[in-house]
Amino acid sequence: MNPDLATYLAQCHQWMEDALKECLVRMSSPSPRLQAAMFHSLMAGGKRLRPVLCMAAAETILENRLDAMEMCREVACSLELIHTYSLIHDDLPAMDNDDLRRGIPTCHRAFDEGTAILAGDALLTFAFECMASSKHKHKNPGLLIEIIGEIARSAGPRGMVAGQMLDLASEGRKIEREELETLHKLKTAALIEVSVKSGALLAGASPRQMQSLSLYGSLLGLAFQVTDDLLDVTGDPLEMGKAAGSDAQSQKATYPSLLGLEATQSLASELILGALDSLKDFGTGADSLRLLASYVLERRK
Ligand code: GRG
Repeated sequence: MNPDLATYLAQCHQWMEDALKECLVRMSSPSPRLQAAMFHSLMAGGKRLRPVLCMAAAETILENRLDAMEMCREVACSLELIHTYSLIHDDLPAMDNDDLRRGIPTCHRAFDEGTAILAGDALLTFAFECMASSKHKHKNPGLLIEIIGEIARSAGPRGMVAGQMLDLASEGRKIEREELETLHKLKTAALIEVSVKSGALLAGASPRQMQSLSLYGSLLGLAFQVTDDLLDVTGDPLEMGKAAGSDAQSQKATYPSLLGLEATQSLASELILGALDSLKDFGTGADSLRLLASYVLERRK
């Protein structure tokens, strides 16, 4: 891995782990079991890509990493809370029925199905409480409401949840490339795109800057799904076993199954080149976003 990227990811990762722990400790549910289940999935590792993208987008505008991290703290944590809820629910027997996530037993395996459903619900709703609680930090509360609305739209019935529904409805049926793309734009790319947009909005990006950064987020989001499909074929054998072993996964259309391996690799590169091109009007402030684009293309997990 490029040493700049490794240093950058390590710095962000440590910062996010501390911020997430603090966030959960502040929450303290009257049900220790619920809190333990939330903690189990949230603190099980994970790349923290969505919060890091949020902070990197703010850094692009502010041209200062520490200020960007502090400004985005609650929104970045909330993006990871929402992402973790989606993984817990995606792993349930009614969906992908997976036994392992982030290298440890899935929430419903470590606890039970009911607890896992509630832990997902709790992470989702707590994300919105966490964002709302940061209103004192922002000079413009209207902007925070706009960001909360954008995140809700991207995660909900016109975003990630819709993508998951289309995914469920496509199981065992042959689908065309266009349908696969719509599904992945909603299921995976929408939350990634809004992670970039929310960091940029928090930092006061202009409409023109927003246009470029939204394009970056949507291209990167789709590239992330394409590389995820590639990793299911070429990646870690343990992960491949998991993907092939899960009931639902084996019936799903993927980019390699529709386009073949080489064309899928070219598609991932094209999307990442497009994402990099959308940053052309930014100076060195956007270097973290550039590093993250190369990371999505080269990642091994
Ligand atoms: C249940 C409403 C609902 C939505 C689920 C995100 C999702 C929608 C399902 C996950 C299925 C999946 C494996 C999609 C491929 C892309 C993806 C989102 C991978 C997991 O995200 P990473 O790689 O995971 O960022 P970590 O663990 O690193 O955070």
